[in-house]
Amino acid sequence: MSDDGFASIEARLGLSRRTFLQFCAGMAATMGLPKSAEAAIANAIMAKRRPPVIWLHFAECTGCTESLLVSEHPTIDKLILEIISLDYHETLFAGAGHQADAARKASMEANKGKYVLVVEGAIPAKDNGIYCKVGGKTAVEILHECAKDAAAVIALGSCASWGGMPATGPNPTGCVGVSDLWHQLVVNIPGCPPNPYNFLSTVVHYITYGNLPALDKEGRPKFAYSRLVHENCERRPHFDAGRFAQEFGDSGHRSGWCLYKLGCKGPETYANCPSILFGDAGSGSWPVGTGHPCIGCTQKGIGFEKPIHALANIQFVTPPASYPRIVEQQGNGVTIASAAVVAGVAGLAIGASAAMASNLGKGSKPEDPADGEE
Ligand code: FSX
Ligand code: SF4
Ligand code: F3S
Repeated sequence: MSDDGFASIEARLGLSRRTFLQFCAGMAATMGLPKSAEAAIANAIMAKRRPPVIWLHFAECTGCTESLLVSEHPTIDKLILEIISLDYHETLFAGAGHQADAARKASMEANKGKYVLVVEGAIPAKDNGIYCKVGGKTAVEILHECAKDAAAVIALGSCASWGGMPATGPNPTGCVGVSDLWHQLVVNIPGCPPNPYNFLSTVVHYITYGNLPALDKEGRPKFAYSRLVHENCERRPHFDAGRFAQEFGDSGHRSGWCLYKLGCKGPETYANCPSILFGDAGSGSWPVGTGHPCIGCTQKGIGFEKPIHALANIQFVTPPASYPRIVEQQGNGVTIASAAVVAGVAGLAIGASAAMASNLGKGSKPEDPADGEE
């Protein structure tokens, strides 16, 4: 790692050498990779191996793109847009119509077999796909046209992963996820919206090793979706102690008690939301942290399917039917018991990601004299 390399990182990413190395360490820890991966990640990013990306939008709200653009610090969007070469993106493109379509085709032709296809949104498949057309072609046709020569296909968000909100019953347009139509490897990064760090980590893995991270049976990267929300929830101490909000706005709800009885699906939803949070906005910046039950947006068959008020199936611990009312301070972190469960690599990853999410972009400007001097 040369000084020239670090100087170019400062110019490109606006990150000092120290912050950049912290970022690489955080990425390695987030993905559960050994310490030696830090240097490999740093070298891959410095080598500017920016994979060309074709980014499609179908039936969705564009929240997936929005969520990576509106973080508190400009770092995440800058990182993503500097680490990939965004050759086609309908929301961010200055061009439109035939001009944009021509740019997509030119990039696909020039980068045959090398580009990454990112799909945002579900695909309306009913009646030969006539309910979603771009430039005269159905979403189904565009998906096949773009996926056939892609090096990797990433379904970003719950809609693209398995239908999400647009596929909610009665689903008049027959919306489905990418893998329902494209029967080769698809990486699903669900969430409505998905956490941009999970997307960024997947891309960083790809440019570092030339392949995709290990996936679970739902096609989700294991580094992000192998723990229940319930395992790391800051309200978990109240769950363990039997303190539940009974209705929105009651004293338990206002005191930060567990939201299980308000329909929280954290006990049956796999995601790292409580560990890495959203928007780099500090503690509490995730659904349960703001007082709303988890709706299970990352879990197939739960989010957008199971009623919001229905109780979650507890996978590991069955709570007793009634509890004494005990007034206690709101919990600020995981319980000792759950912390013990996630100790080891996963525990390190949680700490590193949380620190990374809250620190990236803070005090890291190259002009800050305290930074970049190591
Ligand atoms: Fe879906 Fe993304 Fe939810 Fe919205 O595009 S996952 S509706 S946040 O925007 O696809
Ligand atoms: Fe947190 Fe929900 Fe689990 Fe309660 S039920 S501890 S609010 S994830
Ligand atoms: Fe979704 Fe639940 Fe996380 S609603 S964003 S999986 S806390």
